[in-house]
Amino acid sequence: MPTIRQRIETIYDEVVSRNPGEVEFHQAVKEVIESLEPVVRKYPHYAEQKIIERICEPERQIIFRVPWHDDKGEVRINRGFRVGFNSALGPYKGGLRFHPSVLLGTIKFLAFEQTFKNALTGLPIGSGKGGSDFDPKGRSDAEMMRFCQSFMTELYRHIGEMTDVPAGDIGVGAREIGYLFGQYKRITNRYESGVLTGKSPSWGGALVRKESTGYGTVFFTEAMLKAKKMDLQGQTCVVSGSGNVAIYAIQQLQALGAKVVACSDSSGVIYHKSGIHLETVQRLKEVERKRIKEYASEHKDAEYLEGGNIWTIPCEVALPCATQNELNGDSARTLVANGCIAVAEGANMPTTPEGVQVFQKAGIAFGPGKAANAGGVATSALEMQQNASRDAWSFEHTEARLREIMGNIHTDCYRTAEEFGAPGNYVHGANIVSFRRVAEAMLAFGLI
Ligand code: NDP
Ligand code: 2IT
Repeated sequence: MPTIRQRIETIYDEVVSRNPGEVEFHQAVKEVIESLEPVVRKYPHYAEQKIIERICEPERQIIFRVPWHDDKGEVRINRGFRVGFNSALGPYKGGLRFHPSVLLGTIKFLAFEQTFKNALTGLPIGSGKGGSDFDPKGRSDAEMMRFCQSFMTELYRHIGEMTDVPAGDIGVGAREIGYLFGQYKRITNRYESGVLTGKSPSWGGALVRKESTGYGTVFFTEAMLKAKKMDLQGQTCVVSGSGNVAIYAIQQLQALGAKVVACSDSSGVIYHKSGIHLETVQRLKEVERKRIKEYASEHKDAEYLEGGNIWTIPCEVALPCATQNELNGDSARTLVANGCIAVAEGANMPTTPEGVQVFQKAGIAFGPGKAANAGGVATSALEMQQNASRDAWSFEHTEARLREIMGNIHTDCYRTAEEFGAPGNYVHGANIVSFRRVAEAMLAFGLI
């Protein structure tokens, strides 16, 4: 008889051989199933019913051609994806990413992570993810609209408020959700508000959805610090990225009395020792859609480090909010050496496995993305709730719900880590709580 560890290793080897080349998917699977040994030991029926094997196999994967005309009238072709990973807890739910690096394996890793993240929220949402290798950089509004219309012309038949509910992610914000919703409405002859989230609040979107991922990541950081009898007041923070998640993480950090000294984009880093001026970042990124480099020409005491590594900047709190594998083992060692006390992932899987190990060995509070950035999808579920009841909640009410949800996620992860013999290990805590929630629903449904 193989040991439980050997069985888990075999499952991983099969995932690798059946999904060749999908390295990010392999990485995400490995991190989750490495946490599950004590769970399977305690609850052998999960192994008998092959729940881990089933959870690692997406329910469905859709790949489609997206043809569109650019502003010069030239024909362009991109590839569209939508992966429905697990619908045990609710309709598939997760964002759409438009970025030239997107491959099927990227979408699968994100959808797999979403399974556990969405379960952690405690709300009735399954998991999915989609997107395209389309590059939005430098595209006009008209090109964005034509691309979104073409993308939805295929996607519409696979989604629905009870089936699959996409939202934003990298390269997809309220503007793109607007074009996608418009096309869905036109094709289906239905004003089905709950089919997409991240809508503008002027036509069915939830207040706080825009802010929710960044705010939630900071609420989670605050909870981790509180467990160590510390808080954010006066802490020096570094936030990578300067997109949706980064901007609202910075806003909430500043609201809670922390000092944010750096942010970035894929070209370089802004280091502003006296504190990042958030209004400038918001205008440059949200309104003018420019590069972060421009910040330094408006703030003469700020430095721009072209191609720089943001993690070399000394800080107590580090929030990676850009993209996967942006923080490696060496960067983690630098952060530890510089006195960092907490890291929370606003992005999905931004820390490499080696980086996570470095933080955990150093005893740093480390909040994995599936817990720390769950505020975005949780608020999407609150948007679905408002759409279903044709209601619109106030900012204060929605923000209070978000705070409560993030507090509950923290408590669940913290207590479960203790219960399974890994106190302070939020990675194990998050993986175990969420795995059990999905597993129990799958078992209840028979063989699915
Ligand atoms: P945005 O498109 O708004 O911003 C992305 C930011 O990350 C930009 O500053 C971008 O820089 C940078 N970035 C993207 N790709 C790379 C790369 N390959 N290398 C370096 N920098 C990069 O996206 P979001 O803020 O929405 O998403 C950021 C992260 O948060 C992603 O991991 C996403 O999956 C995750 N997330 C998002 C949620 C949401 O609600 N939006 C919810 C939960 C997680 P540049 O402009 O130069 O490309
Ligand atoms: O990674 C994520 O959780 C998101 N991009 C948000 C998903 C959603 O459905 O709001």
